Amino acid sequence: MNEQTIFITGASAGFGAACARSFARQGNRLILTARRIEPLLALQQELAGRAEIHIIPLDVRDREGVQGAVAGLPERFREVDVLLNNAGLALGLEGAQEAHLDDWETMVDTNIKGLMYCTHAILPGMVARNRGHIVNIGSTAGAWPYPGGNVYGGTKAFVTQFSRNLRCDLLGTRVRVTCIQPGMAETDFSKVRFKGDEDQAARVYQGTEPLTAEDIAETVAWVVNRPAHVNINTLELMSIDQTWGPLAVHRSAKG
Ligand code: NDP
Ligand code: 8X3
Repeated sequence: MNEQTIFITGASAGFGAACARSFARQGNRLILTARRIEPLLALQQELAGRAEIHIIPLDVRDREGVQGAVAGLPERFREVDVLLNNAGLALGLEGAQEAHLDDWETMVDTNIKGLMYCTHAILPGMVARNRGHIVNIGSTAGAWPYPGGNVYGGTKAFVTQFSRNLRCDLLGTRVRVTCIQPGMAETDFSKVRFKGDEDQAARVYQGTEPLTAEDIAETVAWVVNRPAHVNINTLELMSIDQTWGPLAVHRSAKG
């Protein structure tokens, strides 16, 4: 796979940055977006000479901002072949009865609406060119519930079902759609979830060998590099140290 134009949201850290490095190694043309410009500039400098890179400071929650960024792409970056909808976050792990409504709204605005805005801005061009690939980063949290997963898991369930529904709408085109559903992976994810509490974040991974951002980048590269007639619909992966739990049962003290 050479010289595809790849648009990555959330490229300033974690999975997005690892995907940028992996796609750059393969000689692609990259559009790297995130809210923080400094890490994007550092990545651009790091990858200079390997790939042509265009960076855009972009908050995916900003509907007009997303539309403007896509409409304003320079000529050489205009025909996006791969959209990696990766930007996202979890905020908090409280039970629903204690959670903060602002956190819920931020997750919905980012993980659902941001992904919608980017897809809506880029998909018509893919259909017009009759080629393209939308890769959405879902999560095991979208399929398997856990205490405190409430709205975060709900947003990722949206990502899974939206991806499937896109496949239905795109039947008859050569535009592919994939939803990748990782389990626990060590990135800045937990630091963000616990609002900067590094000890609490570290405890999530303590004593385990979690997935890494590079594991996800290899997986993304694999789905994108399948022959053009092969569509990987959903792909769930976990660390060997993670699996499902049994259904929970509450027993009263009375017996
Ligand atoms: P990181 O916190 O390391 O990276 C998240 C990225 O998303 C950053 O680049 C951040 O950039 C960007 N981002 C967050 N909010 C916005 C916004 N409003 N607009 C634009 N960019 C934004 O986490 P991960 O790499 O782990 O997470 C990437 C994706 O993977 C997320 O969708 C997450 O839900 C999902 N995921 C993570 C798992 C994990 O265990 N780590 C497992 C399964 C899925 P910036 O702050 O500069 O805007
Ligand atoms: C991130 C994985 O299990 O922390 O989506 O929700 S988990």
